[in-house]
Amino acid sequence: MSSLPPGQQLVARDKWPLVGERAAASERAVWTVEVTGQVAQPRVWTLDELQRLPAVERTIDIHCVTRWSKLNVTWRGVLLASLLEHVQPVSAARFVSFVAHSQRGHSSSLRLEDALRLETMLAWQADGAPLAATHGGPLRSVTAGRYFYKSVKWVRSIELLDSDRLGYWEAEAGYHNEADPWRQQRYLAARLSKQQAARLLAARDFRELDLLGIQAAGRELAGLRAERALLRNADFRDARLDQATFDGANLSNAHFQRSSLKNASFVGADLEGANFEEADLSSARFTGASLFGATFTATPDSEGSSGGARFDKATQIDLAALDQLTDQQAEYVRAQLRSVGRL
Ligand SMILES: Nc1nc2c(c(=O)[nH]1)N[C@H]1C(S)=C(S)[C@@H](COP(=O)(O)O)O[C@H]1N2
Ligand SMILES: [Mo]
Repeated sequence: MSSLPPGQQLVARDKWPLVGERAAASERAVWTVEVTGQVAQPRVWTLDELQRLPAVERTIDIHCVTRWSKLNVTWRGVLLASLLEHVQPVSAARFVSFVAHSQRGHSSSLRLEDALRLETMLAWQADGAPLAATHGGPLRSVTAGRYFYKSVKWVRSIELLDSDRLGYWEAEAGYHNEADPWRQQRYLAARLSKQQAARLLAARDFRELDLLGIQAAGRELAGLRAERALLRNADFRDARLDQATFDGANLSNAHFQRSSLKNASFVGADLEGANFEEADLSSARFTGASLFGATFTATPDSEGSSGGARFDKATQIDLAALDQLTDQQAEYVRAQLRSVGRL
């Protein structure tokens, strides 16, 4: 039985957003996967060889940390456990890191016992079709019961480790290393001290800074400069942000409920999973922003807020980007744009 963890929204059945890297580092004539590290018998498999191991099918839900979910995807592949039978992990093996054949050497890790309990698999098919290259084909790891950043696209090596090595997003973006969607383990706590935060808020200049999870709820921040700042999970609820500029900023999962954003600018910003319930978006600009999983009106599990964002005829938002929203959210935004004569 599938169901939706707290704070998640369903994408339409035929939609599967792309997140993170879009392609493997380069073509490989023969796809291989090596299993190394804390094992008695390191080993390399070609994709062909892997596909001759006992295959399994598992129906697994995708939950992205940026709040979209896609339920009941049927994956075909081989269990990590089957590979490990051949390589014989030694007793020091406590973590497993999946490494991608990708430009930035992307990786993500799990506790070995969790990876096995959650039946982590290496999949080459999704819903009966070969896994698309953009989604990690020919081979990606898939772990149920964790945010999808724990499922690595284009896996080329699996390393068993005696101590953990943080993955790309976990080390670079403050993503939570446990990643349990039922406990909403999305981000680490903010790394800023209260004093640092107070100084930045007074100066109203966040440009290019990494301010993961900054607490700015209820603040007077009109005219804030935040171009290209890293503001994942920032809390701007009830804040006054008229004329603020967030162009090119990363605001995934940022909280803007009830904030005043008149004339604010989000050009080219990453707003995946951001929440604008009851925010005033009059004359705000969203051109070129990424909106997957963004919220503009209350969802069934919204906390305390009931209304939707306000738009006016000067609010700039790409109609094509509305396809990135869930049906419920897209309907709401279209109805608002119609009511102000924009559609
Ligand atoms: N190699 C690689 N794997 C990756 C990523 C990435 O950027 N590179 N992003 C992760 C994140 S954050 C998510 S949500 C999923 C997205 O998978 P999809 O693009 O198939 O939806 O892949 C995960 N695995
Ligand atoms: Mo993600």
